[in-house]
Amino acid sequence: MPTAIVTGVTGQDGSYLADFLLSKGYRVVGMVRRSSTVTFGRIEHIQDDIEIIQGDLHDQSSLVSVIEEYRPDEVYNLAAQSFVPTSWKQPVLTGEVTALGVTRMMEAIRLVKPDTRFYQASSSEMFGKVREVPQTEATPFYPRSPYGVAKVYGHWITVNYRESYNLFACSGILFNHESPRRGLEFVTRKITHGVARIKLGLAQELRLGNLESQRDWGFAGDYVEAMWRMLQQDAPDDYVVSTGVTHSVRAFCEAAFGHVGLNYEDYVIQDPRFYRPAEVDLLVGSPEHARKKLGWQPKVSFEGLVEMMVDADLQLLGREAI
Ligand code: NAP
Ligand code: F7E
Repeated sequence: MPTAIVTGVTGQDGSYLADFLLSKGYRVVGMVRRSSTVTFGRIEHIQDDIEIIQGDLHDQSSLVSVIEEYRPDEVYNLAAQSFVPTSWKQPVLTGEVTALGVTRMMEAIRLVKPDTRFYQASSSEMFGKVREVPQTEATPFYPRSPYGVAKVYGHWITVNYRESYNLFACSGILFNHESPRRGLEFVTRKITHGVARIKLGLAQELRLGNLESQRDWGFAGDYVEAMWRMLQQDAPDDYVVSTGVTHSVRAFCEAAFGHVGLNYEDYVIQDPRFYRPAEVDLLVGSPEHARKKLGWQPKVSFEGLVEMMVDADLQLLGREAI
């Protein structure tokens, strides 16, 4: 039974990846940071099937201890300060966790068990002010937020440790992926939760920022499989993971409100409070390399994703109302 350590197991992707690895017969060890309240909402259903260990990407010795104790075959580094607007409010923390945290984890692997296979959660935010359309593994980076800058560091340190120490280290450049487990502050979930609240009579309006930005949105459950496939190859490499299709925030609103028979124009208010100091206007990735080398392709369409998320929020809020 192979052992996998997942950092960020309490997050959206960590929870789907843990589900996936359990289905493959892995021993799954989830690394969580200490907090005064329990943050296990997304992994409640598998809490008895995985092992939880405390560790923090700020703390080098905690990472060394985790690798020493579990001697993993694979490490998936999903933990990060992942919300782009917060990265302008907390740029130093974002750099510490999202950038230097990668080095700390790779150092722990290099020192303790260098044959561990390593996955780094890189991001399409690295492309920022895009240099070409669609974006590929060869597209130059031009990040537009402290978060994007931190992810560029995480990407290059992964490549550097692979080339310097011959580690099996892969960087997955994942485009936006969403699900009913997405955090409420991200725009897709904010919209689907808002739609459900309005439909159930719990709210009258939804305040959003820039409706024109375009994203290549996929389903998180599909994307975690690509992470795993990267670590099953003969040699490490970097991969763009995306659908190849882009939609605006406005189009997401139209689809989500439309799914419950409402017109988004009657409810959505544009509020400058949610504008960003620098925006990423357009993202669309080419998943060709992942398709050819990993045999991976997304299963859930944009329309399927929107409907899945709206239906889940209707069910959640309906249940809460009982
Ligand atoms: P998420 O839901 O925000 O989860 C982030 C996870 O990181 C949480 O489990 C969080 O723990 C943990 N964490 C934060 N700071 C930590 C620290 N100092 N030490 C240890 N753990 C810490 O993010 P996600 O959407 O699942 O994304 C997973 C990864 O993929 C992130 O690295 C993100 O930047 C990257 N990514 C995401 C997307 C996307 O569209 N979702 C696209 C590209 C890349 P708590 O529960 O305690 O907060
Ligand atoms: O914003 C616009 C906003 O916060 C998407 C993270 O997982 O994906 C995510 O980063 C777009 C932006 O995601 C609101 O201006 C409009 O253009 O959902 P988001 P993100 O910034 O793309 C990447 C790949 C990651 O790696 C990150 O970790 O939507 N937008 N109105 C809004 N965004 C938010 N959050 N809230 C609004 O009200």
